[in-house]
Amino acid sequence: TDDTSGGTSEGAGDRDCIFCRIAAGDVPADVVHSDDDVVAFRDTAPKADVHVLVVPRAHVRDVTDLVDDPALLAAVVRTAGEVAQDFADGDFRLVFNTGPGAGQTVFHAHAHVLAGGGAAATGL
Ligand code: DGP
Repeated sequence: TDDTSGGTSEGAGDRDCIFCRIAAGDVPADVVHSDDDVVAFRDTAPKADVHVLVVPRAHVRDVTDLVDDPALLAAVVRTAGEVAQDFADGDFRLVFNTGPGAGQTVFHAHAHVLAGGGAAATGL
């Protein structure tokens, strides 16, 4: 292929990965937090009043890879809490769909932050 991105897993490097492209600013998103390590933006199909995805800038497939970088995992979780404080009452659910059988559709690790109205009514 023409993939010269030097990407990590399974060729899903920057240009082929929608969340890498959002993190790079190449694809528009409703970004609510951005720093050197993580980006947070609103889900396009919200399941609660506040439904934000927190993603590491680094391309890793899912949360089971993210645990290899505990500081980065902590940054994702810390940001989730900050989003819940900033946009709801501070209470939140954190969901990592992991693998296609569990409903993962974007293979760049992401935490769903569900907060505010409807957050507790999405099942689970
Ligand atoms: P999952 O099923 O856990 O892989 O969730 C992927 C989520 O990503 C899904 O809720 C919809 C959201 N999503 C997919 N493409 C885009 C996009 O281009 N922009 C935004 N903001 N969200 C997206």
